[in-house]
Amino acid sequence: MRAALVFWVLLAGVGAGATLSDATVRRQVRPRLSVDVNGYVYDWDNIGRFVLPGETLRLTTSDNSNSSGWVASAGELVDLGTSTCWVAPDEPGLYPIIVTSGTAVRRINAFVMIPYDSLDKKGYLKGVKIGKYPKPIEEFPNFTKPKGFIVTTPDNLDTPVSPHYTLRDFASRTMEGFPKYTVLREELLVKLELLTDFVQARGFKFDRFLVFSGYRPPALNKRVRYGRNSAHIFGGAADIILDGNSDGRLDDLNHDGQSNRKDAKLLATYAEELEAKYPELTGGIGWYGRTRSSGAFIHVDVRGKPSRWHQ
Ligand SMILES: [Ca+2]
Ligand SMILES: [Ca+2]
Repeated sequence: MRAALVFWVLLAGVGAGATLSDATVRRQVRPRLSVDVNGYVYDWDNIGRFVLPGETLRLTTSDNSNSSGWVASAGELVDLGTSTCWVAPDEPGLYPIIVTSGTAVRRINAFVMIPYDSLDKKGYLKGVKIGKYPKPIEEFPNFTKPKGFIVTTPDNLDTPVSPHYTLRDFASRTMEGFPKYTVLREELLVKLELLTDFVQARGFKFDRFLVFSGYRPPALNKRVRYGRNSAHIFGGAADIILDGNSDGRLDDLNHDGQSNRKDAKLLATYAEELEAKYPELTGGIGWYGRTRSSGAFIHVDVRGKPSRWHQ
């Protein structure tokens, strides 16, 4: 709740005519506190993590004064002195873990998933058709079968999984009814957040990318143009546009009066520059011009091997 309040205070400041960019204001006003989860260090207010029943998250913070306190809605918190371990409960669901240090608040939105093994041989998970996962694919060195599936309900769809993105951004739009089941990789969130900052730092005005396709279950992915094997089935890909003017189309990034493949290509160039800086996030980058069914957009993923294409 305190995190939400801090956020609203910042928005009010920007709305009142602050000249600094939103990102700069956040950096300056937000109290600094980074959180280390299993060796990944986050400087995020909201951190999405996807775990199996009984899995352990090892947690530390950058607060060396030992005044930080962890609170979890369920599961078990074990104080180990220099770190804290959280043991996930057995029941799938969303379990926030909150740490405070002085005025800083960080929230880990831990989703306990349904293990992959619950997917039956016909590709059904609790009566919902997901489809079958392929054997490991050489093209996707980072992707094996998913660890598990996030139970996605109307109640948790808007849960932040990173500072700018929510579970809704990645849940399948074509899977009908609830619960839906979602596969999402933490590395994709890291890449999207870094790309958001990277492109904002180049002067483009937007709050977040519009993610119009994230996870696609294999059964549904067959229907789209890239067939069975795609980084989307592993929860490691997003099709995105930069839509700062909120008209539902990629903005005219090169200022030539049109929204088309040239703008997508420019955005893809930024994604490539980011990969050069963070080779551990290497993956596919595709850019697409307008078609009858969709506007221009780019695809980014974290498959672990560079791949480039355009249409
Ligand atoms: Ca636009
Ligand atoms: Ca343009």
